[in-house]
Amino acid sequence: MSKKTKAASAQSRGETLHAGNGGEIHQTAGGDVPVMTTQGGMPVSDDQNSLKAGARGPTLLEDQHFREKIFHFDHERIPERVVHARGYGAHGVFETYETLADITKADLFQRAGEKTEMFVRFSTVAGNKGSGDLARDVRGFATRFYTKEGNWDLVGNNIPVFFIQDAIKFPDLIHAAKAEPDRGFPQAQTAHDNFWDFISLTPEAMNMALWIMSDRTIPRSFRFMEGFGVHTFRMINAEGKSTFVKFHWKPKQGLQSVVWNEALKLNGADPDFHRRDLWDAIKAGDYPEWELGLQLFDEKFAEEFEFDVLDATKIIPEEQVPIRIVGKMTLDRCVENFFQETEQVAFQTGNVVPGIDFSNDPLLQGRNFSYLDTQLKRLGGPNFTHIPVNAPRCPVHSFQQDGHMSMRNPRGRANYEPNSWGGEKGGPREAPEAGFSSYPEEISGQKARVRSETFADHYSQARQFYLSQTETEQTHIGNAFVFELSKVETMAIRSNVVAHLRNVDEDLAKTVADGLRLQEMPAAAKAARPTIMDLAKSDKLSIILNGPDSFKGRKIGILVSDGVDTALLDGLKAAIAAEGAMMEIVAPMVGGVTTSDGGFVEAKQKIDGGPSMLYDAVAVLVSKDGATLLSKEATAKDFVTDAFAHCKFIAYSPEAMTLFEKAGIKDDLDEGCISMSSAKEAKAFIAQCRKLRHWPRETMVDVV
Ligand code: HDD
Repeated sequence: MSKKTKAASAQSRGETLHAGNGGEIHQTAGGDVPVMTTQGGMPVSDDQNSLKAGARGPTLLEDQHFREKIFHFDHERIPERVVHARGYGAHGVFETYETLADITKADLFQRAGEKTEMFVRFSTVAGNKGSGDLARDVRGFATRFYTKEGNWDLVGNNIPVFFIQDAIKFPDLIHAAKAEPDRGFPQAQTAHDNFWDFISLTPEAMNMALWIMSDRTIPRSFRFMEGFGVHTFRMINAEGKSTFVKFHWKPKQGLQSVVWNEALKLNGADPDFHRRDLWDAIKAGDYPEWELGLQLFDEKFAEEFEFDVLDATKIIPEEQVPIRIVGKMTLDRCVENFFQETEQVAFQTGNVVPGIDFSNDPLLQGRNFSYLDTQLKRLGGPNFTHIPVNAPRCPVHSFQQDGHMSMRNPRGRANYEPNSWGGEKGGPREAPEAGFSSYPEEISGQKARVRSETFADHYSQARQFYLSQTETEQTHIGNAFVFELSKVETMAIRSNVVAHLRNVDEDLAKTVADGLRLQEMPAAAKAARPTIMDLAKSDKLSIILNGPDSFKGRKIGILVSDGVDTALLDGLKAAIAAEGAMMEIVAPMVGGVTTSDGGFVEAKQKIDGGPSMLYDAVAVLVSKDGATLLSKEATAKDFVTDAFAHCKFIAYSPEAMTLFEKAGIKDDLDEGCISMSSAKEAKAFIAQCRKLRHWPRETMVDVV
């Protein structure tokens, strides 16, 4: 068939032709290079010069290519998300481990081994699209399953509780957290008056306040954090039986966070640290994996539990309702175009599938309105579900039509129902049995603006969370409160926060009050319910207790100089590879260094572009002359002092001592600093690194 006839026949079938997008290309610009065209498909002859009346004359209005190019550029931006503006997405696949037919009729959970395509977007909450990845902030953990029965969006966070109990407070929370409206700063941080003012006047936020002051808000990588659906949902089986469920994502890579001083510096060293990490890992074939876990419980448990399961400021400890692992998500494909996929993906909590249903959690109920509404603003019309990343992978039939950018209008004559056209001509019809139906829960009560009495305990779980942390993590929480409140200018707000902390844990309140040098300890805040003092600790709430058992997927920065010992370097490289870890060579110049045996090693980073914050552990393999040279270089001294201050494991050639001495850490070296005089010691170093950080050092380096 000639190209012309093919085009005509495609058009007669009502299909759209995308010349230059994999469809018909009428010409090439040489070899396989497609010719540049206007949006209308007209080949462009000159993209360097606008059309002018004379070489020095005015530009002509008839230059369609010029006008279209500028017009399109002028309209490139869409509104950024009002929250979670900064994010990063990837494609993946979910594999069901076992049938859950007894619990849910959701198709994706019926068959062991079933694979479901997925898209995931991780994000920070408060910062603008261009803010740094290492903001102290909750991370969004939004997941989409493209199931055979439509898209199921589980739009969660990396923290299992939330700030507020009722969606009506969401605009206040977000206004308070984001930049203050008069001055337009601070960007991407909660360390300011408005945020802590709101929190101190919102006792229900206290559990979340403890979580956000923990290291959960400074994850080392998206790959090393948990995800949570937060709310209680329902699962409904084929018999119509309902089971309550809370969703958890458990990273196979184990949990890991950075330390605060490191986060502050990372934001400068590499504001894209998290997105780059995900991109690099997937491109390297080291696909991150999370297992999906369910906490399943019935009405009886819900009634007997100390807290209301509809209250999103509460968890159900895993010790009370163990997690059943039911499948695994693997992220194995980066996006091909950031805007088209990551920016235009439009998650909606309202996207559920038959067999999964909402609970009456007032936060979830409000979200179901907000997500649909916000996409209209962001994507400009009601047809955002036609964008490939949003389009279900199953057939879609409805009588919804037209609107901006419609790509999928109903075919044929019938665009309404009931109609009497019959059969295929009549278009789609409902499926009363197979279609989604809401769980027929009995509801009664007075119409009123109320908060249930069962939501009134605001401190007990905050205390439980705090006491479940290791001592190191408790110190980090105390330090984080002191840091944030030190940025709050209004004394009364500082003091009001401490007043709440007294209801959580007196020691924590004292630590924070002392850290702020409060002149007077405030009275404890008035509590609607007294704190339950003896809730059982839960090890699962700690990051350090849930770390990995290997150094796989982590990265070592190796600082080298000319004359680096080849055997040492090769030994270390081999040990890193055997562990499945990654490495980068950092050198005085990015071209590389000569090695002791006359060879040459290329570097990935020049020393000032590769500070030690970028790595989970470091090695300093320098020659005698190299150490002398680097001990005069501020960035090399920073490399070792920062690694030391951030409690990282450090391997070093004996010659590095000159650099350590000049950097001021020579006399403080501890068991976390491992001298490597032969390649054999590399394995022992990597084995140490599995602990991720040498925490005992922290009491030496963080004393104020
Ligand atoms: Fe939300 C985005 C998570 C409460 C209103 N939210 C958004 C995203 C995540 C969450 C991960 C980013 C999605 C993406 O990557 O595109 N939000 C949560 C969680 C909440 C929560 C876990 C509490 C449990 N959110 C919440 C409430 C409301 C919203 C109570 C409003 C009543 N959230 C939105 C929104 C956003 C959003 C305004 C902005 C962009 C978007 O929806 O797509 O509709």
